[in-house]
Amino acid sequence: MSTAGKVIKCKAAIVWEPKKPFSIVEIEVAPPKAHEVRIKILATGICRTDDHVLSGAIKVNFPIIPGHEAVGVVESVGEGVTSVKPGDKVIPLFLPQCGKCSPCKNPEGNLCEKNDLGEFKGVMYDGTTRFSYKGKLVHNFASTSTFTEYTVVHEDSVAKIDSAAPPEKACLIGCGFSTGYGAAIRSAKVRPDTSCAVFGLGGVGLSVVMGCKAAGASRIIGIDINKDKFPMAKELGATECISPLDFQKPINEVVLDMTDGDGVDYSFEVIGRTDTMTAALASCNMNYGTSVVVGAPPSASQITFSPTLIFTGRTWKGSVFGGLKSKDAVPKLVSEFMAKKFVLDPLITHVLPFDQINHGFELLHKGESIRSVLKM
Ligand code: CND
Ligand code: ZN
Ligand code: ZN
Repeated sequence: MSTAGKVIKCKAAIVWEPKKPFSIVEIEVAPPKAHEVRIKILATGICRTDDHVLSGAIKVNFPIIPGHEAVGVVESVGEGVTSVKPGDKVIPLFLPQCGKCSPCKNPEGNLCEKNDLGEFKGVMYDGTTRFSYKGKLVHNFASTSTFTEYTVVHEDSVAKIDSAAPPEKACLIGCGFSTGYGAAIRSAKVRPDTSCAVFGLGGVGLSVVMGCKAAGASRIIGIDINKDKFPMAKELGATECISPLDFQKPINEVVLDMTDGDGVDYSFEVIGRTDTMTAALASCNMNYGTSVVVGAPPSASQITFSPTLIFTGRTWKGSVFGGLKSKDAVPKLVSEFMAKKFVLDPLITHVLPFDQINHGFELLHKGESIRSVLKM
């Protein structure tokens, strides 16, 4: 029996307030309105950004259903939707691509003005959401909300992908892989025979390592305080790995020592801390070096740094979703994955049933996982 046009009751993982675990409850998901798409989620990864919601590091409106890295199937579409139809396999896009705003139209831009990443209002374009619990509104997260059996997104926030793509792997293309890989290939534009330093070797940082390697970097220095991340970083392309905890001096000075005082050509901060953002900046060459901020900064944080760091010529830039135009890039990356141009398996350390979501976050907190993927 078709569910189109009807309210769907399903399981969802809600966070009621910061620093509290998820509770899995039955919610109601309203049908998609015009230009919206209702999606049955098949698999969803756990990204550190979701944990920033739980910890309170990024400010959102509660109650909320986090999750932004998933594969699903279109259940039904609202009026006027043309790019997907029921039955299509899709990836929800935490960074939309409306195609009409200035960043969408600019060839170098990607931060579509329809995004909900700055203020995290947690509502659809009309100011409401399609989620409710006992009649009360539940917010969505980053235009997606994937820790639920069904979600509703705007058509700007969904891309059709190869129907043969395995959900529990391809979901990483919805955030972790694309964010990291794109940061190297597209935001930094890493050139062959160069040196790179990657601060933070989680799912996103390891994807930066893969991007640097694919771009032909000859030296990739992996930096993490958790040495358990080193073997996988080396397998994926890091030529050496260091822990800041093993040195007395600041880690940027260690990187300078390792590069005969030159610093690396490219550095990437993939943790989300202000101190490592400036350390990464100071680790790249003072004149021609480029440093990319990938880690999500805590809301309302500030950085103070010597302007000499950039006066000498360094480039400091940020990268959301790897600088990629989401709706265009995601189907292509899925095709490249299916053509075995890159691997995702090494990033996936755990596949868990959806109702073990709190265990998945515990694994992240303990540093025991790279990516945990929840299967619905
Ligand atoms: P994850 O937590 O898996 O990895 C972070 C790594 O950093 C871990 O291995 C830690 O051990 C390591 N680490 C922590 N503190 C330090 C430190 N002081 N020095 C060195 N290493 C340290 O996170 P993830 O890979 O899922 O995400 C990484 C960041 O990227 C995080 O801030 C997340 O919110 C952000 C992000 C950004 C975007 C984007 O579009 N820019 C998209 N998704 C996630
Ligand atoms: Zn993410
Ligand atoms: Zn746009």
